[in-house]
Amino acid sequence: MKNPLLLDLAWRGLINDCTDIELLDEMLNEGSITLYCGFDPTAESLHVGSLLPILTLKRFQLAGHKVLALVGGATGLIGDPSGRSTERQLNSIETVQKWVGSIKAQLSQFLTFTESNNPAEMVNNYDWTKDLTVIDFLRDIGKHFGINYMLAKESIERRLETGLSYTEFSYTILQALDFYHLFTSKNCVLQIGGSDQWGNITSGLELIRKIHGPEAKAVGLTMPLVTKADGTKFGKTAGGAIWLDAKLTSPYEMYQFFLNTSDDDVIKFLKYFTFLSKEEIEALEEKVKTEPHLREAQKALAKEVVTLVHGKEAYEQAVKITSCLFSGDIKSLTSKEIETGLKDFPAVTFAESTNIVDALVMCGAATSKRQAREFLSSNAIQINGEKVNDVNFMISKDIAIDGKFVIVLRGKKNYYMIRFE
Ligand code: 545
Repeated sequence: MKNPLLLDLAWRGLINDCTDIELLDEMLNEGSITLYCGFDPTAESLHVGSLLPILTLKRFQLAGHKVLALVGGATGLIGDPSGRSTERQLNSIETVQKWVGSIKAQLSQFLTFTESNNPAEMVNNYDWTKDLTVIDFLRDIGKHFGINYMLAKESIERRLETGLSYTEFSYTILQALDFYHLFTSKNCVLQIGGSDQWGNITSGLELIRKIHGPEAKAVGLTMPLVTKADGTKFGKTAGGAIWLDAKLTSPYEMYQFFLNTSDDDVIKFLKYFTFLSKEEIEALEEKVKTEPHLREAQKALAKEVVTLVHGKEAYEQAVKITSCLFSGDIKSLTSKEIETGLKDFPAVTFAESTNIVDALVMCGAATSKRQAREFLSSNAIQINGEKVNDVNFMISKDIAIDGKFVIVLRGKKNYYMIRFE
């Protein structure tokens, strides 16, 4: 292997498997190739897990190759059984169409589509499957797939016990048709995907060779699924999945998510999710060893990803919220920033003005009135960024920020939120 892009992908740990790495190396060295990766509209937004294939597409584009981003307007109506132990619930046609739009918009953020610069292209498999009749499908495509071949696929074999509909069973043929279609019409010679896509990608190669002959030159490449050293699932927090849509996961939450990466995972994630160079990442690796308490690698990771997904301003705001909450400097934050920063902190809703001693117990800052009074007299309590030690102080709508919420800080970093109805 000598192609610089392939060597970089290998160094980053992005190559899980390849159907023919020598052939791919040869093709990449000869010049620019066309490749694709598909995304099914199974939700309104992509999540951090999808970043790996998106950024890999971007690495190919930056190296001068032609990238096709496929949105599964057709396959999203069927449901990929890969990596799933149960049959999917079908989504309505309207829902899938709506999600096609939002997924397209997200994908277009990461790749360059402008004419001047080695443009990427968006394709939708609905375009070449919607007019295919069932007779043509069965005669021209289905005939090339032996049942034994299909049953041996991991994604299908694994479901034979628990159940698999004919609909999901057929999915792999639809994805195969896409690769065949893009190979034939756009000279697309490479499909990439997560390791869960191996069966579908090889189905495509099978179809291409059955129709164009065994010498047809096309390759499949898979990336590892992202795992964490502690065995918990990547991309999920107590607050739910980490989405790429700022309305579903704020840039601040995404920043915190990556900032909380463990020392055991942070170098792997820097390689996966950033465009930092080998030298830069190796320097950060050294810092994890020598001064782990500074968390420089985590800060770099969070900075790179949030900037990539949400832009520089959103990244800077996330840093500002983080540092103000850390130092108790609530007054420098806007009410919107406070709400964003304290979204996952304990919160209670009040209907009326309440004495502070009762309020501290009700919001969880103290376990008893006696303890609440102790906290107040030892100056441990701040309300909206101001020290309060008066046991007669009233928590009312009048002092609420935007008339909506009051921030309680106990000690240096225990935040509680009181909302007014
Ligand atoms: C459809 C038609 C094609 C080629 C590919 C597809 C989609 C593929 C699939 N991929 C996954 C996916 O997840 C939902 C995305 C967000 C709403 O199901 N059959 O669409 C994931 N994919 C990226 C990676 C993946 C895969 O988009 O390949 O492995 C996750 O990392 O699970 O012609």
